[in-house]
Amino acid sequence: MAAKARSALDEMNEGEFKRKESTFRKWIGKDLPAEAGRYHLYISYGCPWACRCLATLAMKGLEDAVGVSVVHPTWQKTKPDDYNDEHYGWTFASPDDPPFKSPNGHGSFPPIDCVPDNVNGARFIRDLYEMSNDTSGKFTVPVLWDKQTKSIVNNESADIVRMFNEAFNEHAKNPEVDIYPEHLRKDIDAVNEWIYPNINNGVYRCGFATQQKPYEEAFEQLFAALDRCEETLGKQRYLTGNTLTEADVRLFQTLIRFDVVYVAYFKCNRNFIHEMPNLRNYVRELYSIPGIARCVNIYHIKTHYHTSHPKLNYYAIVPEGPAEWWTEPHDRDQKFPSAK
Ligand SMILES: N[C@@H](CCC(=O)N[C@@H](CS)C(=O)NCC(=O)O)C(=O)O
Repeated sequence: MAAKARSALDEMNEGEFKRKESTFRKWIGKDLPAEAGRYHLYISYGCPWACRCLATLAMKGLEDAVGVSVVHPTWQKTKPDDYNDEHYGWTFASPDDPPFKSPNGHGSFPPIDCVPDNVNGARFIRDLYEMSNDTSGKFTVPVLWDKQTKSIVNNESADIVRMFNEAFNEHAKNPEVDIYPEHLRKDIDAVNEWIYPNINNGVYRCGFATQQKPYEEAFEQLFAALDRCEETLGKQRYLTGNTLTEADVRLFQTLIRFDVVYVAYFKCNRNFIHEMPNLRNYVRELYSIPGIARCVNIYHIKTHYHTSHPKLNYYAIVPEGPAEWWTEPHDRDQKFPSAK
């Protein structure tokens, strides 16, 4: 019998959330050629991991080389005809489809800005994993798909960001953009090393904890790391100095979701990001970059988290606030006039 299909809410170890390693790790530029039109990226605008890939794609100007599909923000039953299969996950929709309900039947969430799978005609992200011989999951986004071999190339956002940054320059509108430059690689890797567990994944460790102690530990580590970012960004424009890099693109995805979702939904409530002046202005600056702003969809962000996990939000009520402070002007040019 096939193993039970998993999702993030099953990845618990004594009350602590432990994220599973990604399973598909082929590399375009090494294992496969970087051909235009051959690969397709499947994302959710709700997902911070998927959005760092989309932001890199947009910043490099790869829209004509790599196609993109966008799932509905609300998880649905992925084997609707199989009573015994209890998996809920990412589902495709066309903008003219009727609204979805939450997994336990609450609310009404229209498929605004969804882009169906015009490559495989799949109904669920799970279908793509099963076509690639993974039947037990988890069935995560992002997924980078190879149309030629009809299988998943890679489902690890950290890899996909780097492939988009370096492998497709010949097809990129902005090949000069380099968010992982050779001379900063060591520094970027060092920053990612503490930001990933404590902040990017740290908010999930708070939100998905099922016991008090692991939640408190994650909470403490999260805000200690945010304080460290606040201090660093008071002294320099970006995380590794004067140049915007992958480390910033990765941190931004968590910061833009923080006041909207994580403060309340994941119980990350020591303070809002907009109460930390350097982080507030840093988010505003990154949001003013068109390739980054284009990947921020607040409807999908709010709707995904609040409507997909009935255990955490039974009635799928989506909070109204906060006001969109990140669209306001920033002070980073005046504060760091020599950085670009
Ligand atoms: N290691 C993956 C993690 C991706 C991930 O966890 N994605 C979440 C959405 S934010 C997902 O698709 N979860 C599906 C599930 O839990 O069933 C990456 O960074 O690419």
